[in-house]
Amino acid sequence: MKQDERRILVTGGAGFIGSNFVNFVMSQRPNWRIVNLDALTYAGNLANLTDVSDNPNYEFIHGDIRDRQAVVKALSGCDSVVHFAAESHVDRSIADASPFVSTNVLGTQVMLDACREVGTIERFVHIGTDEVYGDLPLDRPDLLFTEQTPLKPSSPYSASKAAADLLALSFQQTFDLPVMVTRCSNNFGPKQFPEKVIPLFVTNLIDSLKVPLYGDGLNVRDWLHVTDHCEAVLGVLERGRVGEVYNIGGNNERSNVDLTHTILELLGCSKDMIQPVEDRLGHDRRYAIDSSKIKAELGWQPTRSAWPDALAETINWYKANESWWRPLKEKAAQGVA
Ligand code: NAD
Ligand code: TDX
Repeated sequence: MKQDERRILVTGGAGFIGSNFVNFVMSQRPNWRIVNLDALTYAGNLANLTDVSDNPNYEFIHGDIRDRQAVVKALSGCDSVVHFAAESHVDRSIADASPFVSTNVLGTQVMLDACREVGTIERFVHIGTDEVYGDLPLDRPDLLFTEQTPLKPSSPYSASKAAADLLALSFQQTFDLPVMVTRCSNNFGPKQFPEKVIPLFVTNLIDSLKVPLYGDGLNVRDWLHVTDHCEAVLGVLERGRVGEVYNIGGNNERSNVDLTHTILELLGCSKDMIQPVEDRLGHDRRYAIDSSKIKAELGWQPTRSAWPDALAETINWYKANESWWRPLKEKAAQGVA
């Protein structure tokens, strides 16, 4: 396969990270062809792809990763797969685990089996999450997740993602399918569905609504700009070693209460806008990623995640793109009781 002739099947390319990835790759690798297979669930949005929709190297297929025939058809002529499609919101998985098991576990199995069937796939990047490692205690800032950390997922979402990672790696071991797995920390940036904490809080505050902070607000997340994530995934696709897992993080740990204060400050709002609410069930305390492997092997570095400037830029995107998020707010409110 020549680098400049690559043809990739991207799954979930109408979602937050998938659409940023499609746009990023089409700008960085203009000769590549991208087929985007997406079921357009509540989280999928073709408005995320208007910049590429007329590009002759881009094709959208409306289909479900659990539909083997549709996947086999979409794979026709492809040499690579980047598998983003998933149910992605922890709170929804607590309300109802079944779509998570169905799409994340069974859907991934269908993807893997379909790739075996077509026999043309030379690279398969499975997009995982740092949440598969469970959580770290707040009083041990020295501890980080490495690729060797045992999997200990806490939520139905992260359990389904752990199952998918293991299935993907088993297909490499058993059938020589050329699988690589990435495990990334929390992403932020444009086009994130307004059920996730940053776009939810920013869009609430634009509408003068309070922001629901779970529990004591001391839970810590490691924030990475979505384009830094996309660059890491492209690196793994092109140069990652088959059978390997790559952790991807921003080295940018923030407690939820600190994150909230920064958002309030950047939007000129007072701390009275915080509404403390009941904690999430099983709420992971802290995620923190050791990215030294991908840095050493692939020379990747986050360059767009500097805090608080990158957060301010993201907030400005939501301020400037109200027509993008306003129709989604109602859908977000319907998601979790
Ligand atoms: P998202 O919810 O914004 O998008 C998911 C996309 O997948 C949507 O376009 C949806 O329509 C599509 N999809 C869902 N079920 C499908 C199915 N059965 N068949 C075909 N398409 C389907 O998710 P996201 O935040 O962009 O996350 C993308 C991937 O990255 C997921 O695998 C997620 O686990 C992983 N991830 C996300 C983050 C984060 O911070 N958002 C961090 C690490 C890893
Ligand atoms: O209303 C809220 N209030 C609140 O305090 C919401 C929605 C969240 N939170 C807290 C919970 C978390 O500690 O903010 C933190 C971030 O929450 P989410 O945005 O829901 O993200 P998280 O649960 O950390 O998971 C995200 O990162 C890892 C993505 O949704 C996953 O898909 C990814 O794998």
